[in-house]
This record gives sequence, structure tokens and C-alpha cells, in this order.
Amino acid sequence: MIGDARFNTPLLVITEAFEDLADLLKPRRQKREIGRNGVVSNDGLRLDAFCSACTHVSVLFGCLGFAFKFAEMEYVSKVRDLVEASKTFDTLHNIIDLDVMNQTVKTQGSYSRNLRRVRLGLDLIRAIFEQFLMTNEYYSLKDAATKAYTQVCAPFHTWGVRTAVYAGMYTLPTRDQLLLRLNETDQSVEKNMRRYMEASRPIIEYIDKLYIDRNIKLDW
Ligand code: 1PZ
Repeated sequence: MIGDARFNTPLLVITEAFEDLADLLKPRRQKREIGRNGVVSNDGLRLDAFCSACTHVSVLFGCLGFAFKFAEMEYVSKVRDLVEASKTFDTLHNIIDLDVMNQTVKTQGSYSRNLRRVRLGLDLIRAIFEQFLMTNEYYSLKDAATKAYTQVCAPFHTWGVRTAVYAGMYTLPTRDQLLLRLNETDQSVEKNMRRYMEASRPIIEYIDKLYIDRNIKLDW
């Protein structure tokens, strides 16, 4: 039945994937092992688990229309690169350590840079949801998305990309069209967006800390 949140909507699938991932970060669920020197050490978040949650986001792009095709291709190619990395590297911190060693953390196409880009995408979605819920039916999706993009991604994108994104915003569906395409009602969308916002926050913070702990500033 359309709009019935008892069925798995795209948003619910994404939300549950990130809740499962956030669960892995909770101390009681973290796998701990005794290191050789007897110190209890954490394994850290697994890259394959992270990638699998990130892959689910792709369904959202289908709701946005043709103008965001390039955003989809960008996002998907970065996640795919991390999926490749996960065949060799177990955890998120493994790929950052590799790039630190090779001095390629910020090099275009490096795993650490692509991880940073994907993290910005996850935060952008969180910010869009936040804006979407803060506003009422008189406030367009375009305005909500523009504000979120300005906050989260614009500072790190080139002039050309920013201009294209702002132009694309005019082609976004209306609020009601989006709800219809997401197969959500006003009530169900609020619940599901809030759940994503809560689940994604610790993951985003976890990723930021990986860089900060290695003295890498997050101004790029
Ligand atoms: C439901 C409301 C929808 C609002 C949609 C807002 C879409 C924003 C689109 C952002 C497009 C970014 C395009 C290309 C950016 C590239 O320049 C950068 C840098 O790449 P590098 O130099 O490291 O190779 N790439 C990125 O930042 C990765 C792409 C992230 C895009 C994530 C979008 C997630 C939003 C999904 C909403 C469904």
C-alpha cells in the first residue's frame, strides 16, 4: 500500500543500514582483543561494513531527477573505490594509515580522500533531513537542500561544482513529490529521517576522529 510505513521504504532501508553500523560502534558491541603486550585494543570499524551501508544511499538519487545524475556518479564511484579497498584493508583506519605513510591523504583519488568525500555526502544527507524537518510545507525541498549543501559541502567544492549544484537545485522535486517517490507519509518520513540523523552522527564523528587523531585538519 502506497505510503504505508509498515513496508520497507527506501528511507527505512538506509536508516536501518546505518543503525546497524552505529551499533558496531557501541562499546558493548565492539570486538575487543588483548594485544601482545596485554593492552586491550579495539579493532575499529570494518571497511566492508561501512561500504555496505554507504551503498544503500544510492536509492535516494533515483528520487532526485536527472540533474543529480552527476552527483550520483561521483558518490557511487567513491564508494566503489572503497569497496575495492575493503578487499585488501580491514578497517577504516587501515586505509588512512596507508595514505599517511605514503603522504597521499589529500591526493585526488586516494582512499583517504574518497573516504572524506563519502563522509561529506553522509553528512549532507543528514543536514538535508534536518532542514526538511525543521521547515513546513511552505518551504521547498530546493531551499532545504540549498541550505544544507551550503553548510556541509559547498566550502569544500570548487566554484564550478558549486555553481552546477545550485543550478541543479531548481530541478528538485517538490516536497510532496519527494514523499510520494520515497513512499512515505508526513509522519513516517519524520520518524525515518530522525532515525538516520541519529544513526549517522556517531559514524560521521568516528570518521572525523580518525583524521584528527593523526593530526590531519578537516579543512579540505
Ligand atoms: C533530497 C534532496 C537532494 C539534494 C541534493 C543535493 C546534492 C548535492 C550534490 C553534490 C554534488 C557533488 C559533485 C561533485 C563533487 C566533486 O567535486 C567532489 C570532489 O571530488 P574529488 O576532487 O575528491 O575527486 N566529490 C564529492 O564531494 C563526492 C560526491 C558527494 C556527493 C554526495 C551527495 C549525497 C547527497 C545525496 C542526496 C540524495
